[in-house]
Amino acid sequence: MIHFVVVGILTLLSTYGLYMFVLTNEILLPIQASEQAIAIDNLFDLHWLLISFFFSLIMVFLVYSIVVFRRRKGDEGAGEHFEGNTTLEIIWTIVPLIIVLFIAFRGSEALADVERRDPNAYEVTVIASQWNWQFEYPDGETSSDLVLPKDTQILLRMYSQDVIHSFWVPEFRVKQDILPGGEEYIRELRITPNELGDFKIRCAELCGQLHYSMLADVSVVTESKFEVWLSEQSDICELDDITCGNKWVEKNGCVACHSLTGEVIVGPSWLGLYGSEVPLDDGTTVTANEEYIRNSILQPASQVHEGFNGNLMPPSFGDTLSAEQIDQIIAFIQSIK
Ligand code: HEC
Ligand SMILES: [Cu+2]
Repeated sequence: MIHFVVVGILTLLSTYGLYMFVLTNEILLPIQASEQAIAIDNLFDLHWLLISFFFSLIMVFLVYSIVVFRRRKGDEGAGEHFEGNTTLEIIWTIVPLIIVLFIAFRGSEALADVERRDPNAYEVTVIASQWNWQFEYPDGETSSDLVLPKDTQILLRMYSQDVIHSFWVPEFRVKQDILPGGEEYIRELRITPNELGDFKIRCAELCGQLHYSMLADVSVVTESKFEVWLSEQSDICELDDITCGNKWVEKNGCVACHSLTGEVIVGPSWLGLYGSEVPLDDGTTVTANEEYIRNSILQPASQVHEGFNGNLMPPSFGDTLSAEQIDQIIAFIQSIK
């Protein structure tokens, strides 16, 4: 009996130590930056407690038995023979059953919390593509960074242009796969950011060569800053051609594949491209003038830079970019010397 008392006390002490100082949300999770995270972190907390207890229970029994009931010098006898223990079997069937049912109950409560709809939620469309994020706001503003007002429920409506991607901001906790297939396959995710700050969106579904770099910035800002930012994002650009061109290449994710520094990412670098002689994969060369660049954007597979894969550049920019935007992009590329 005294053994059980000692083991019981040691188990409680070990549980307390683990739960208070090792397995805590503060140590193991990034900061909590959304209202949806609260329900999820409470579940984590329950799990840390259970893990601390069961880990302690098993380890304390194990170590205690090894130490206290070890074979002493000169003890050559056989161990005692057991034929099972029905009471123990019943206990360790019923107790886990209750725990699992309890977790299922708490889990469905948390799910309901996380999916709670606010009829006034602010809608943002998320378009994922290899290896780029694009965000569209209600009045048609588009951006490659996600900027959100604090304390407003955001309804993300998400689709993919190619393969399956997954939207994940660890600080918001919630995560959602994004599917190709158009309107019918739009996935929704609700987030109510409640901390100001800058975080990263990462794609959490292996989606090809540059999956690891499919990141985008997300900033949670005050309502008034948000309004100012939004007004700057419209598709109207009244600056000079080069600056606007720069804006379009950032926005359309060209820079995920084209560097401005000479480094080769997936496509050729734009450094010194304009006016250079480009070797094509059919053995000819062409001067990189306006016409060549425009053709490379509209029909990337028709003149393929030698050594590169002509199918990797998305063929759809002709649909999404206006003629004026393409002219501005050409002016921008021209300026990278
Ligand atoms: C997913 C990667 C990818 C993205 C995104 C991408 N490109 Fe490309 N691009 C390529 C590849 C690969 C080539 C080389 C094959 C070819 O010539 O078609 C290329 C070639 C080009 C060329 C010809 C360059 C040369 O040296 O011959 C131009 C100009 C160009 N892209 C412009 C753009 C613009 C503008 C955008 C954004 C609106 C863009 N690309 C987005 C991959 C990409
Ligand atoms: Cu992805």
